[in-house]
Amino acid sequence: RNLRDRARPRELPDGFWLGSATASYQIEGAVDADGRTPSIWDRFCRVPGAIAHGDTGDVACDHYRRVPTDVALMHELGLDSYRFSVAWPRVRPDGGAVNQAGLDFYRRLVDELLDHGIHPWVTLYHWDLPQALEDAGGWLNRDTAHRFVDYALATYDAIGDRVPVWTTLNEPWCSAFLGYTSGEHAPGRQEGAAGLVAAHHLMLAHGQATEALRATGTSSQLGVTLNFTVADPADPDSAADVDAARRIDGLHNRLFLEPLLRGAYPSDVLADTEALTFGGRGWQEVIREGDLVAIHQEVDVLGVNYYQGEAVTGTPTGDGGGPHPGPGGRPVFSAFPGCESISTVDRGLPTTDMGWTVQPEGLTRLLVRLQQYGLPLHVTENGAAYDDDVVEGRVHDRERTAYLEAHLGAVLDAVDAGADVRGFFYWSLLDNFEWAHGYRRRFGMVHVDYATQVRTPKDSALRYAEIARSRKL
Ligand code: GBH
Repeated sequence: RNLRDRARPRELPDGFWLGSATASYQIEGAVDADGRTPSIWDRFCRVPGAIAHGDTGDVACDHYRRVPTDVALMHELGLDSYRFSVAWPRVRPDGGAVNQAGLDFYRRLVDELLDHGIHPWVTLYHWDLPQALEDAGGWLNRDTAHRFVDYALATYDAIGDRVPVWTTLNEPWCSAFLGYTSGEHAPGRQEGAAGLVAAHHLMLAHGQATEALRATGTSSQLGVTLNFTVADPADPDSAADVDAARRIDGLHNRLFLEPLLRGAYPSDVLADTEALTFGGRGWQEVIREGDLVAIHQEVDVLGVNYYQGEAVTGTPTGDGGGPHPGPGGRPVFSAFPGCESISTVDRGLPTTDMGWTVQPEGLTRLLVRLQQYGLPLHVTENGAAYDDDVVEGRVHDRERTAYLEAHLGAVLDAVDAGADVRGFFYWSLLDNFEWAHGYRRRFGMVHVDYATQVRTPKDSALRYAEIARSRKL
């Protein structure tokens, strides 16, 4: 776009969805209401040092009891779509029998959204595995994939026909590698190649559930959301850095993209991880005949979560790649098995409160690259944490507003370059429980005062509402 074009407002494509996203454990609270049983996050929050300041999701944004006012707020902000996740331990507590009261909550939420003309977008798994299933081995147990199918079908039976888009998993990379390798997320296991085993079983869960949902004859779209990194070599002339970027891209992005969308693991990732063992055997022994066919289901939409780009180096930096203190103080390990000597390099770009690099152009490149898989794309998460204060009823979050405008612009650049992007969900509607970082990291476009549960739309939300109204950026 030349300088003259840049001065002009840009139109959103026809039919482009503009919404926001949340996840069950991060906002709902009400952890023992109506038959819900503990998830791995309820348990992990009690592990000393796991979560900053010892925060838990017990109350969170109390969304469970505030659906009508929260949906009214979305409507006031002009959002046309809302991405939320369903809590497995509400629907099938302990992974077992169906709990009607849990399903009724999501039925009421969907009613409320549709009454306000807001398209619901469901995520079935945003990390809150029933603790009882973790006790049986969690995602290291192949049987968890079968339990996921039962849970998906029960949820679909209750609200299926009224929800136009169903996605299975949110960010299986996080579930697998932060949950079973680094230990930063629940269940907090730190077992090296176990993350690869978990990744395989998560993808199996996606495939089997997608096949079962498809077999209902559904007219809804089916898909999955992945989180991506855009990893560039710190020094493009260094063979070690180029190789480091390939390996990080392999484990973070292609490990999931290729089996899910093309039915094969990337051969370089298989070669890199061949010697890694789990339970005394090569991890790749968990891949059974027929699994890749089961994983590779037809999907209708790919959800893309993007927050940051990074520059990586393969030249050892001398910190030994060992564990370092996590957000709550408990040590966490590298999330990339076999890549412990790879590190990120500070390029002096601006960062958010998470320390993540602000790199909107990475989102354009990512979307254009993902177009090769031939699917409609939807940005299912993008957003930034900054510390905000309410002053006289206003929150002047200039940095978040700039982040939002730059990344929406980056999406429109990708559309101009031929990417088929159908919508954008800002992460997140509300400030919420930011996993191991607890409540001190605020991603919301709406401020939450946790003492009173008062919601205050930040300036970024007002700007977003204006974009939604005018359909112009
Ligand atoms: C999303 O995860 C989640 O879906 C959402 O629930 C969460 O609240 C939101 O983002 C904000 O965090 O791990 O040090 O290698 C994004 C998680 C962020 C994981 C970037 C990988 C790379 C840095 N991803 N992270 S590191």
